Amino acid sequence: MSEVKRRGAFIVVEGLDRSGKSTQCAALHERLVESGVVAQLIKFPDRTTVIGQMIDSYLKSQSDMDDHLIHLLFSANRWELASSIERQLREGTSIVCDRYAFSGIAFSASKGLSYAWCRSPDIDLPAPDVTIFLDISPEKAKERGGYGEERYEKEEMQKKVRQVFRRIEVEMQSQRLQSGNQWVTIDAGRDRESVSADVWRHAQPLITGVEHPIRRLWT
Ligand code: FDM
Ligand code: MG
Repeated sequence: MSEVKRRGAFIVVEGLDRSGKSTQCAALHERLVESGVVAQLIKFPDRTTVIGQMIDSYLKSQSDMDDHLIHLLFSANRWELASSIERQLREGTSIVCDRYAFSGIAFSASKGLSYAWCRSPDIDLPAPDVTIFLDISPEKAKERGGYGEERYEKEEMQKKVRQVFRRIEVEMQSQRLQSGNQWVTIDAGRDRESVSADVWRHAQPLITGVEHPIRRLWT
């Protein structure tokens, strides 16, 4: 039997603010490493790049921008890392990614931009092998100690964002057969260990690597 070439897995974690996303990403990354997987943890927005600094200043309300413009910057921030993501996957490194293009659509469409327009700049980005959506009601999220000070961290906005994430889920599931897109929704309103166990259940089948070539988003 000839040996099949495997690459790293691209695991995206999405969710509302206060869903425990960053905690779960860190826990997943740690567990992968403990299991002997070469894995890297990244997050979007990546605030360290020049574009990332513009995004950071916008989120902290230190600058204002047209809604279309900030949307394109969030997308550009992914494109500036796209080739390095691809290279790492091909070299066998698995990637855990805290937010991706789905947050891009969910937040911008919640401000009134068209869903189709929001989706288009991210077409052809490396597609995740699985997207794990941590779902929590905005009411429950608020109970967890309230939102922060950044733009978008308000209950009204979070409710709209959740609705758009639901629409994305439906679209991802309808494309699943031809694109291989895998979207799973986890109830993130439970205790940390239960959520971690579910996250691991979906990530674990990928830890020995992925055989199929890197797919493109929305194609
Ligand atoms: N956000 C994040 C967007 O509006 N578009 C995007 O493409 C991405 C990746 O930025 F409110 C929003 C979501 C969130 C904010 O994210 C910063 P973190 O995870 O809280 O740093
Ligand atoms: Mg935040």
